[in-house]
Amino acid sequence: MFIISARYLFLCDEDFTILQNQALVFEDKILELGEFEKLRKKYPQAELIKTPQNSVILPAFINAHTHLEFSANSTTLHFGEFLTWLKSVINSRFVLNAKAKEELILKNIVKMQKSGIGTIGEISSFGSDLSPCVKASENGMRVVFFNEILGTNETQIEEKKQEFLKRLQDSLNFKNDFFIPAVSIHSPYSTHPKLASFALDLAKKQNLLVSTHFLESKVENSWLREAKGEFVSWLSNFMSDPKPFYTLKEFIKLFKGIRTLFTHCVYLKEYDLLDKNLHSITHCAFSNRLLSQKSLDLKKVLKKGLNVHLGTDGLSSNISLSLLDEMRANLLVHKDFDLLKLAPKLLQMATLYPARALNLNLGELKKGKIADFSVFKLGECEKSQAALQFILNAKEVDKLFIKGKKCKL
Ligand code: MCF
Ligand code: FE
Repeated sequence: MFIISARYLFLCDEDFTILQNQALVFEDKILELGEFEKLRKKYPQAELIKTPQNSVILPAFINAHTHLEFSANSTTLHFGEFLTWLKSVINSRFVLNAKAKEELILKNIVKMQKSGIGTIGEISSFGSDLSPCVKASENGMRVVFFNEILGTNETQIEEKKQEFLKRLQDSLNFKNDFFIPAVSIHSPYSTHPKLASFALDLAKKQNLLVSTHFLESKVENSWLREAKGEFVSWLSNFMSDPKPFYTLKEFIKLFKGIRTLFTHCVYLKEYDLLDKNLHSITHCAFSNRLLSQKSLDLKKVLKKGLNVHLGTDGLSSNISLSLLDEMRANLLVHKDFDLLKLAPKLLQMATLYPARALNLNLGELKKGKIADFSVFKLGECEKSQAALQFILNAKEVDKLFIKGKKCKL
């Protein structure tokens, strides 16, 4: 049992409560929050953990959307427009994947831990991230491992199913609290309905989380809504007489009753089609700036009562996997928000809301929650400024605790 105190504790609850000069008692779960002296008396056996002056304690961040297999990208992929990017991915994905050796993936995971991330939602396209993700999960990174399925060609359905099934089963062998196998349906334009329903049936039967890329770009939007735009000629390289596999409504309907993270949704207007209890939106602002030609209307999404959280996407469409960098980008993107209101919201979108999306008992400093939290050093600042100043200044954790255990970083 341990006790730790800080200048500020960001609870990351729904009201974004900040406790000042208080303490936290924890084992693998949080036992109590309150005044240091009182807790010291109540738990005399609790070992004291020292923190720097002016430190902040907050829940470990959850980066709900990464693509670690694309970690070797820096200047290879083409940014500015989605189809141009997609073509460059298709040309370079195998080369990039081969370059993203286990060592590089592990290095990026440790970098994320140092930036305060305790959980990732990793989209696995090839399965070459399995081994490093399993290893990282043994060193305190919680990984939700989304096995991706995609394919448009009718003649390759069986082959694709078997290849997906093998990757899924390989990942299921490692299932535990820290490594959570899951399913990713790549997108409505890239995944044949037979493949989508095959993978989603498995997800339903085995109660697996699901993630999907949805309405990310202008070209995808015109394609799905009107069967128009540049996707038509491009998709004719893969199929004769291409037609969208689904209407928007039909695609969303596939995920009925399934806990799903809909990534991007930049061009979604029909928010009411999503299930508020099971569906959430993963918002990747930096990636959208590079590929999507539009930003998510965050105000509208929040007003609709949808659960929305942050993700960085991969280095395939970002320059950093740190949610601190991503939050700073969000401060610049969402200019229609009052800055001092946006900062706490972004911190909730990196903690409480992704925990809800992934159905994990963490993401909040609260009695009974799993003790996944970080300690950061922060300069002297007023409470009313604390959330914003934290986002602007924080870079690396002083300490990171996952399930009550200090991570070696
Ligand atoms: O989220 C971004 C942009 N949207 C779609 N896909 C990806 C992103 N980053 C990496 N990807 C991967 C995706 O998982 O790129 C491939 C898939 O394997 C594109 S489809 C051949
Ligand atoms: Fe992605």
